[in-house]
Amino acid sequence: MELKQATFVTSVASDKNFLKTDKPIIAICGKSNVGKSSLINMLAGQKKLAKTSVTPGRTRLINYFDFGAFMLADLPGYGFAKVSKEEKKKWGELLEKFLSTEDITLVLSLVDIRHDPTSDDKMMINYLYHYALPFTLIATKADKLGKTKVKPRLKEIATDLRVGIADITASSADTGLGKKEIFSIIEQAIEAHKESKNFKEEE
Ligand SMILES: Nc1nc2c(ncn2[C@@H]2O[C@H](COP(=O)(O)OP(=O)(O)O)[C@@H](O)[C@H]2O)c(=O)[nH]1
Ligand SMILES: [Mg+2]
Repeated sequence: MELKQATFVTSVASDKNFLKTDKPIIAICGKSNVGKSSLINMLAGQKKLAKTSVTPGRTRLINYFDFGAFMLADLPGYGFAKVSKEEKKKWGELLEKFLSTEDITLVLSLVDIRHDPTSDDKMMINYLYHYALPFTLIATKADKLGKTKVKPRLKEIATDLRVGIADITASSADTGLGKKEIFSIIEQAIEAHKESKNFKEEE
């Protein structure tokens, strides 16, 4: 997989502006503050490509980043208590439009390794199953746990969200843990997506 220095492409607030691209789309979702922006920076090897925030939940936009071999879409974080019902509705609609209309190669679904998945996390996973989207779980902030605690926590979270242990990867934006694995998962998903497209064209 050929990567280039990742660049920010655009932010969109409405489905009318979803990016038209020939590149495979990898989406990142997860609740506010779970570490989406930090993961993007870690993958890009840049400190300030995606804005990380101390005040969570402020982004109601989809941010696109070009990694060369694929386009990464940073989806707005969910589960932020201090937003109005109206805003939550708008967020849900934007997300649903994105997941149902875009040709998504893989969703990286982020959960904090220290916490049990919330009902919002479970709803998100159900969405992904509903739209039959390929996804993998990333358990973030693994540096905050002792090394021996990581594997057992991965198992607990995987069981809770009903995925296999192969479908969850620990990551740390601080130490770079998980970077190689995540690129490898993305690469495999791009291959699988290409193959399924070819298959459909032959039918
Ligand atoms: N220790 C540690 N902190 C992290 C990690 N990832 C994110 N954070 C912190 O968590 C907070 C929220 O991160 P951010 O990337 O903005 O989350 P987002 O809202 O999902 O985009 C920031 O203070 C980050 O520094 C990680 O892997 N390890
Ligand atoms: Mg963010």
